[in-house]
Amino acid sequence: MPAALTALWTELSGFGGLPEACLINFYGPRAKMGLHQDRDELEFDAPVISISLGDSCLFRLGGRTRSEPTRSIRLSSGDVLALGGSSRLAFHGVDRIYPGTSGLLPEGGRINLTLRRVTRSAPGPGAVGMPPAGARSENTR
Ligand SMILES: [Mn+2]
Repeated sequence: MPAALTALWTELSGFGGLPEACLINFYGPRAKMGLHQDRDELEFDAPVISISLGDSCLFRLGGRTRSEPTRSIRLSSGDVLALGGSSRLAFHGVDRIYPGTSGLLPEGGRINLTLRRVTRSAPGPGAVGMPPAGARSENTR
C-alpha cells in the first residue's frame, strides 16, 4: 500500500486502523457500474474512500435502499469521495465516463482506487469507529 494512500486514509477516514485493501477498477470510455452497495467487507464502521484518476465520470449516489432517490455528482481526476457513517451502505454506481476530459492516462479511461477496511476490528476501547489517536487526545484534554 503506497504511503500516500495510507496517509490520505489516516487524514480522512476518522477510523483508527489502516486500510487493508485497495481495489483498483479501470473504466474504459463506455464503461458503467450499476447501482450497488459495498458490503463484502466485515467492517462497516470504516468508510470506503474512493480516489478518481483520469477521465471524469458521472457518479450516482442514493440511499440505503435501492428505491430511495439518487443524485448525480461529477467526479474529476484527483477527486476523493468517502462513503462513511450513514452513507457507508449507500447505493452507488457510475452512469458514464466523459472521454477526453483528462490527459493523465495516455490511452484515456478512468482508474478508481477504493481504500477499504476488510476485517472486523477487535472489540475493546478505541478499537471500533474511533477517530485517529491525535484527534482522540484533543477530545480528552
Ligand atoms: Mn462500490
